[in-house]
Order: sequence, then C-alpha cells, then structure tokens
Amino acid sequence: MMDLDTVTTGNRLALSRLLTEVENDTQTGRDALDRLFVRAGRAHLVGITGAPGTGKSSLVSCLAKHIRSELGMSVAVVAVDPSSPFTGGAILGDRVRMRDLAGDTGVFIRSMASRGALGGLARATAGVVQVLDAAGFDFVLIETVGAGQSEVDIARLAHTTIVIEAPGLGDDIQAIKAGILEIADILVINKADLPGAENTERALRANLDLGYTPRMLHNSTHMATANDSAQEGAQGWVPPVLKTIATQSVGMADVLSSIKAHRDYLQQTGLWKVRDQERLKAEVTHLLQTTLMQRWQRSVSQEKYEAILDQVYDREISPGAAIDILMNE
Ligand SMILES: Nc1nc2c(ncn2[C@@H]2O[C@H](COP(=O)(O)OP(=O)(O)OP(=O)(O)O)[C@@H](O)[C@H]2O)c(=O)[nH]1
Ligand SMILES: [Mg+2]
Repeated sequence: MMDLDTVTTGNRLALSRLLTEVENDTQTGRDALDRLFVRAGRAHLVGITGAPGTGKSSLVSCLAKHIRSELGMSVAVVAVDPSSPFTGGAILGDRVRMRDLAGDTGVFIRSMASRGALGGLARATAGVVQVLDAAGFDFVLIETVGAGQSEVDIARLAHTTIVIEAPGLGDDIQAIKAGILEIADILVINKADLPGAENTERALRANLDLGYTPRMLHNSTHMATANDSAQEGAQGWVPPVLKTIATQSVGMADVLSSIKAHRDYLQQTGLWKVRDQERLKAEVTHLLQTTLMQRWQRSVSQEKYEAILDQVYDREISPGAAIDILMNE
C-alpha cells in the first residue's frame, strides 16, 4: 500500500509515482484513487482547449505564473496530448515553455500522452486530476487539443472551460468547425498581436449572438433535465470574449478575473454542485458499464458468443433474441 499522506503533503516524487500508477490503471493506482476520493473535490478544475498551435501551453504557463504571483495559490497543470502516442515533440516543447515554472513548489506539471483508446485517455486524465485535487492544489489547469469528442469528454471534467482561438489559422474559426464552442465558458483570442485578431473577435461574437446555449453539451448529455438548462440560461452566464498575448503576459488579469467570476457564478447558482454531480454520475455509469461488460465476458465463452453471432448473421435469430440467450447464460 502506498503512503498517501506523503502525496498530500507535497512530496513531488511520491506524487509523480502515484500519477504513473493511476495513468497505467494499475491495482495500486485504483486503490489509491479509492482512498483519495474523499479528499478530492476542493480544487477549481479549469479546462483549456483549442486548435493546435493556438497558444494553449503558452497561456497555461502564463496563467499559472499569474495565479502564483497574484493569488499565491497552488496550481497543477495537466497537458493532455491525444495526438502523440509517445511523449513526443509537443510535450518537449511544453517543457521548454513551462520551464520558468520549474523550481516553484506551488506548481506541478504533468504531461500525458495517449494510451490506447481516447476513452482510456479521458479516464486516465480524470484519475490524474482527482489525485492532484486530493493532493491539495487550488487550481488544476487541464490543457487539451481541441479536436472533437475527446475534448468534450475531458472538458466535462472541468468546472470552467476556456476555449482558445487565434487569428491566422484559416478563414473559419477553428472552434466552430470543431464544435467546441458550445463548451466554452470563457473565450480567449490569443495572439492578439497578430493581424486578423479583430476579424476573429467579430466572428466569435457573431456566433455568440446567434444565441447558442452555453454548456449545451453539459446539460444535454447526462440526465440533465430541462430545468438545468433553463436555470443556466435564465441566470445567464454569457461567455466573455477576451484577448491575450500569452508570449508577452498580456491579458492574464482579465482571464483570471473571468475564471473567478465564473466560479462565483457557478457557486451562487448551485451549478458548481450540478457539474460535480454530472461528472460523478458519468463516472459511476461508465464504471458500471465496464464492470458489467467484464463480468459478462467472463461468464460467456468467446466460442459461444461467436456461435450466436453466426446465427444472427444467418438471420436465424434476431439481435434481440441473441441478447436474451446471452444474458440468460
Ligand atoms: N505572436 C504570438 N505567438 C504566440 C502567442 N502565444 C503563443 N505563441 C506562439 O505560438 C506557438 C504555439 O504555442 P503553444 O503554446 O505551443 O500552442 P499550443 O496550443 O499549446 O500548441 P499544441 O499543444 O501543439 O496544440 C509557439 O511558437 C508560441 O511561441 C501570442 O500571444 N502571440
Ligand atoms: Mg500545447
């Protein structure tokens, strides 16, 4: 058994080792997650997503520095890179960008590369975030590349999701193309020093004015009742559109004050709890599905399963009838 107290009192080596166990989904990792669960639930989880190269890592590192200097609160950073199967170039680049943070014990940085299926990555990320939360970090910043469902899954972890856009990535707004605008609580146009930033801002605002429902995905994907969306809409959190130059530390105060305003909003409306509950429910549901599946797989042999599939292929029995047979084994 791992001594979890060392983890929660700031032993960075112990923390790194535990995160590896959790990432690899070992028994030690699972046991630790079970025991740490009661200590988690305090951190403000902030997701940062956007198209490749928009400046997510630069902004995360700059924001972390700003949180340290302005609030003196502790920050953990989780950089998720679903595209690279190994710890490749992107993460090496991040190390360089985040170098100025090294040596500050109030900051902890963890890079995660894809392990197997994206669903696995989302789960591993959830575990890693939970450990960092339990370890006592005030903020956990989660960086993901905006490319679709995996980001949505990972964004669902966060209380506050920041979508980053940058000018000069083509004619369209990348976030709109990738469908990740719906998950934005805060919109940031980074690289505001580059030409085209105004156009990007105009396009983003036009899309916001079209009246999409913020956090639609959060409210519709899990159990949320019409009430939740009505509540969220009525109380009206309108995602602010901010401009930053991450490489020059410009605009960080606005980003941080929006993060704080969003936290206040979530807490005052009770949505903080709703989002936590949505996330936990999704986690329990997912675990239930995999556990039942594993249990079922142990009870029915592969040959038997394939024999029944053959009957379906030959249209001797329907898929529904196949399930009846398989479940009654
Ligand atoms: N001009 C300008 N360049 C920036 C700004 N922010 C970041 N960059 C540069 O943009 C490039 C990409 O920055 P990253 O922070 O690695 O972007 P990212 O979104 O994390 O990239 P991926 O993780 O690979 O998707 C780097 O060369 C940065 O120096 C900015 O505000 N202005
Ligand atoms: Mg990055």
